Amino acid sequence: MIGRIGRIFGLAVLAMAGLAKLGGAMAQEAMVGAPHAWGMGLQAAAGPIKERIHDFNTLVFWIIVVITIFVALLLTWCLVKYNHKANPVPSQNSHNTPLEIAWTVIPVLILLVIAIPSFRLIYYQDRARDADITINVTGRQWYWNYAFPDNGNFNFDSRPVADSELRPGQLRNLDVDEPLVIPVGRTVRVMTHGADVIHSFFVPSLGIQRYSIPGRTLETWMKADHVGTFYGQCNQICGTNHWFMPIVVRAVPQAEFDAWVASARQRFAANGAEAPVQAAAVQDETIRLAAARQ
Ligand SMILES: [Cu+2]
Repeated sequence: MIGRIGRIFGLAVLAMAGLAKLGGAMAQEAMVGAPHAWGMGLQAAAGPIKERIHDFNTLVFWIIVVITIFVALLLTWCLVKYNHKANPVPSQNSHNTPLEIAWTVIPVLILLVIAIPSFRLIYYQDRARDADITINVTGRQWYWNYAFPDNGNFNFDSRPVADSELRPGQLRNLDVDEPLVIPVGRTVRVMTHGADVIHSFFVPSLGIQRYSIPGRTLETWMKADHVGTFYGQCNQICGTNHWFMPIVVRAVPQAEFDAWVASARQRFAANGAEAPVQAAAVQDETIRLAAARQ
């Protein structure tokens, strides 16, 4: 009986591992970071942050598997060995010091094993080290504004493509009129601001998520290891048209990025040097610092 259960469990694990590998390979070919039908698990990684998120997810997943199997076996053992028929006279023991120490210390150790890589990952995502470029991301009701302060300080709005205007290959509710373009292999510092309410800049395949909060500037970063198109959405409920804030990040080679910057500077010159909200955010910060000094 136990042998057969073991074999079935082994086959299930092999099948799961095979499916995971297949999913990874398929996602790699397409290099599109988007949800797909019957997708299981996390989106394929397009950069180093997401790779670490995958590693951490795998670690926690296997810890959960082992704990679940252990508890299930323990329960089964108790049911079989200590039921009324098999064990008519129950034990009167109520304490077992070594056992109590063990079931306190072992869970603490398991939590430590989870906490250490978890905190490392949080700090890894937190700040851009030696960023190559900076992008200001402003969440507005209901669209995104992207500014490139160190590439000519232009900015532009990004809005979803209406269903009636979708071109073949474009994804409904995900594609936008003006994608955010970044150079592949470069560290991109992302500064988020909120113009009105709290939004959240979230692109799963790049492992990036940061709230955009009115009156505050938050930092994070992203890096695409592959040329591709990576999709995301505002994932903080921000009002009626919350769904209206998809995100498209296109990672292109440096030369193509430079050409895009040159054309974008001309196309978006009319938008002014700086989005007004950022000026307001800076002003708020100045007022706050002045108040703190008094
Ligand atoms: Cu939003």
